[in-house]
Amino acid sequence: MVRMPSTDQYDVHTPALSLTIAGSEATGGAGAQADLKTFQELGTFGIVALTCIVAFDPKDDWNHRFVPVQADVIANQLEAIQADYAGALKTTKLGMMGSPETISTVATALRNQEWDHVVLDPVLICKGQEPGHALDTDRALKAELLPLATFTTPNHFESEQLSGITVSTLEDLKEAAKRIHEVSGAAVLAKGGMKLDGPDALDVFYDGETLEVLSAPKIGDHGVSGAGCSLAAAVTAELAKGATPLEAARRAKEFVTEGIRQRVTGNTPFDALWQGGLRRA
Ligand code: PXL
Repeated sequence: MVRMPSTDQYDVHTPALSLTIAGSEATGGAGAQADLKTFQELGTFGIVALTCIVAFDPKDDWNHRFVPVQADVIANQLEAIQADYAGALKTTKLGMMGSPETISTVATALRNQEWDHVVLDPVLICKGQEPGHALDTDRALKAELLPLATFTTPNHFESEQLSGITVSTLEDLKEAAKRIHEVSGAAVLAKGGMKLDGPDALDVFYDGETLEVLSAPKIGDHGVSGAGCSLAAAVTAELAKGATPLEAARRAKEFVTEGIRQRVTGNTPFDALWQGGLRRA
């Protein structure tokens, strides 16, 4: 017989819940690993449904080796999660999907319940995928997931793809954010990051009413792995705790800026973001 502890021997803890539906990136820099660490760091209870497994190839310039998780296995994970936290889980992040079939599976599961916040990191083409396949995936993402998003975090390339305009300046990035809001209805945090000229990493927030430029001095001269994942995960965690979209965007930018400053180095040509940056900022 299993003896259960009496209720005076434990405390029931009810942190905010945050789910990520994302891929594994084995080295721990990006993907679900970055999301979970961010969720924990920001005081939420992190939950993961895995969509794919990415292993960089050290013998081939660290290119992505990509394996999808079978659609029924993705559906099973989401069934377990949604049944376990029915009524309590209201916030999710969507990371790398990788195939049109995965996108349909995830969209179907999302429609099974009401969400307060669906944060879409619109991960478009991923190295290691054939272009034809990647284009289908992009189309499916725009058709099936973007309409479900309440918040989206496109990077420079994704902002161009989703808005249909070329982004060379801050004014272009503002226009792209507005267009993406118009087609999706979502709050948009369009990331200029390292891509726009000048000393600062500039991102644009737009939710249909407020347009705000978030700015921090650029750190180093190339991007850090996991910055995009961690930013969207930090937005998700802050929304789960009750922040407004604008507050969530501001706090996420701060979280990522400190994480980039305190980056983790390995043998890949890109460093990884440290999610503990704000602990000793
Ligand atoms: O940073 C985009 C990204 C998201 N998800 C997974 C990844 C990557 C980039 O490597 O591997 C699983």
